[in-house]
Amino acid sequence: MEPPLIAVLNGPNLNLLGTREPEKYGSATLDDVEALCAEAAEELGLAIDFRQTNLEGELISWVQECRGRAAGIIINPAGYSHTSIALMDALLAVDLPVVEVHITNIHRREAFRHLSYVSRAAVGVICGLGVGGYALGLRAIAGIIGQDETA
Ligand code: CA2
Repeated sequence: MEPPLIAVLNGPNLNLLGTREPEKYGSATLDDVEALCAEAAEELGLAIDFRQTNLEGELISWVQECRGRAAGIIINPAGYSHTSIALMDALLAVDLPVVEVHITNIHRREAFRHLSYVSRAAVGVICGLGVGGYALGLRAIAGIIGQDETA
């Protein structure tokens, strides 16, 4: 049987990971994050489709495409977390388990980062645990969809 597919979606500027502001976001690149997710997924018996875009509409289209194709979504919406009702609507409409991940603890940062519209559409939120939060998110989704081979 094919392993369940989890979409791992990344929003704007996350392509810069590991190249700027390492004191805030760490030194891992987005390719490193993809490798970390692939390793965690393999352990859990999941397949991943890992993507990044700087465009809000593209992110929304990718969420819509998950319907009937993916078993769950891990999303780091980056700046769109705090601005995009359209992204929240797409995540609510897709009717899949969504785990929101932030590398930094958005609640320790500027007040405008404390509200995430996306959190309304998420079963859970992981923030402040660095890029390891992606692997934790995959583990959480595996538990939710009953695919936790290590449980
Ligand atoms: O902590 C997170 O993962 C964030 O989603 C990152 C976003 C920020 O807008 C959110 O409030 C929290 C920013 C992504 C930008 O990533 C960069 C990485 C390296 C260098 C510059 C930006």
